[in-house]
Amino acid sequence: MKQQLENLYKQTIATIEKAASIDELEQIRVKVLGRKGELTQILRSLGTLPQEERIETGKLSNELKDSIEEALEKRKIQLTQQHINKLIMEDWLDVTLTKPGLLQEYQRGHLHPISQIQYEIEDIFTSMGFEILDGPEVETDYYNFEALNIPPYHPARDMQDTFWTEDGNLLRTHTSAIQIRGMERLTPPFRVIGPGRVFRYESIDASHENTFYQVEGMMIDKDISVAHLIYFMKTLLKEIFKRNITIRLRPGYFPFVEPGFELDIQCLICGGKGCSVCKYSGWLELLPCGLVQPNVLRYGKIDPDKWSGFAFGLGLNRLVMMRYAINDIRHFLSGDIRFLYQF
Ligand code: FA5
Repeated sequence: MKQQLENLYKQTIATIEKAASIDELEQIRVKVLGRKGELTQILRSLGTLPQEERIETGKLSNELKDSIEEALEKRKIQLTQQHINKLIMEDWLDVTLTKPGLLQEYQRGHLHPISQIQYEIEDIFTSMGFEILDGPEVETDYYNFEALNIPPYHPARDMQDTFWTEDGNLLRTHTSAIQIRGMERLTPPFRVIGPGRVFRYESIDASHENTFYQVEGMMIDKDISVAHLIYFMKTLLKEIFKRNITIRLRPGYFPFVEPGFELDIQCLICGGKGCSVCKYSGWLELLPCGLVQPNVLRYGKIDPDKWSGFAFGLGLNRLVMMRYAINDIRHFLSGDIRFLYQF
């Protein structure tokens, strides 16, 4: 029986080493170690042997069984590794490959038109001594509303329909939230701009998105007046459009400025005749602004008896639309590469 066991062992090890798949290994395991397997049968017949031989053969059988199991496991690991290597070789992905048509048409990527104009605006304002600030997109009620003189239940909250989070915070509805964070951090006099993405729960049309971009601006100094505000707004528009454009300034209500204005630009899509972008009015709201309300200065820990300032909130998407005569705001987030490659 000892000889029979050793033969079975040698034969099994040889077939394990030659096995070419995990399935084959499993067949070998069942054939030798399964319930009706060859080694199992031998182990079952041990009872017929005389006691001394039984103990010795039993010990040997168990050792050979352990060794076969070990060989099966080792080969299984080898085969799995080979399989993985084969998959890697066959299914590898060349991330540098481009669809042939695309490669010829669109040789290189570039910045999104909104980012391009944002960086231009940053350059214009930094050259006039402004610092660039950032703020979080998920804001607290305090920074987005309360510290901007919009207390709970104030009707002005309806002007900006809000996406609320379950824990009572919100997606900022305007970059004005950055103003308060800036005032808390800086000591007057200062000039800052805060570009960023904002969100509003509103219906989308040719000139309204629920996700769009603004640039906030604020200057705090001694004796700031509407004349300073108009000077900076005119400089900005002259630099951006590099041509004569028609603007109008009219009173506008925002609880965080007093007086407040709406700076509208004559629609460059239709030349003021009226179209879907300007809602057939010939004008587009672009740049609301005003002198900072004293309460807001107090929220920002600035003494309104010593300091005054102006603030503005520029709609970046609409500015890009006017500059390039884009007739629908929905193109920006459409992900359509044919649109993006025009800039
Ligand atoms: C505000 O968001 C104020 N925080 C701006 C401000 C700042 C006023 C500082 C005074 C002082 P308004 O809701 O009007 O204001 O938005 C500002 C600009 O963002 C608009 O003129 C417009 O250009 C753009 N805008 C507003 N809503 C949308 C929208 N749904 N889609 C695209 N652009 C929008």
